[in-house]
Amino acid sequence: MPTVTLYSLDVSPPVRAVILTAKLIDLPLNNRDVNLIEREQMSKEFKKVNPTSMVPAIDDNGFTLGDSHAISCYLVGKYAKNDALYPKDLQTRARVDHFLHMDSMLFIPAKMSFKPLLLGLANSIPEDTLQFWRDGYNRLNEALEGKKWLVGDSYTLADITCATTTAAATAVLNIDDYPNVKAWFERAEKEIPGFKELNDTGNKKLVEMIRSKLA
Ligand SMILES: N[C@@H](CCC(=O)N[C@@H](CS)C(=O)NCC(=O)O)C(=O)O
Repeated sequence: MPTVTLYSLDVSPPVRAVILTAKLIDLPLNNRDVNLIEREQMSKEFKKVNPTSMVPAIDDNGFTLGDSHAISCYLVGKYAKNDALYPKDLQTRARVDHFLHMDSMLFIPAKMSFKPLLLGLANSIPEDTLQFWRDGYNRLNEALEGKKWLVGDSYTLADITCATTTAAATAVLNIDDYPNVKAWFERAEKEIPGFKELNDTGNKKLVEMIRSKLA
């Protein structure tokens, strides 16, 4: 099997979603860290891999791709032995896609808050950003009412991506305010193989960094 190169950074939630996806489908990844603080993502060399200058990105034997959701769907489609993580049934897949897009929305306030803090451009998070964040988690909380997983009876890419983003949100939000999200996140930690170990290391670093920057 050819090795896929992942342009990576362990504190990044979308990077961790891709690493976990690869782990769940037994796909080895060749890791290449990108130093975001040094703005390495803006280099000419990296832009050839991902013209939108963000991690994660992959190079699969010359095929390059950015965005954690696009990457995870591609890796499952190409390398997984079955379609459990990204079902081929059109309607089930559409529901997974719905939550992959929801995940991008949940990540917006994280990015709007974390980037200026980490670059030393702010020492607080504006109230409207916090409210955008709370709105997102209220919606996720409602979507999880009476459900074990976001789509169907077993975890999918929808859970993997939304759960890694949720881990990052705990740097700022109190997850107890969203009881369905809390129960689902704890379930993900218990039932998705490798999720807790893999997610904890990078997420603890991220949460510490963020909290240390808040005045
Ligand atoms: N929607 C994208 C978000 C990727 C993203 O924002 N990555 C951040 C790190 S967590 C990044 O590369 N930031 C660099 C920048 O914005 O310049 C995905 O899911 O891959």
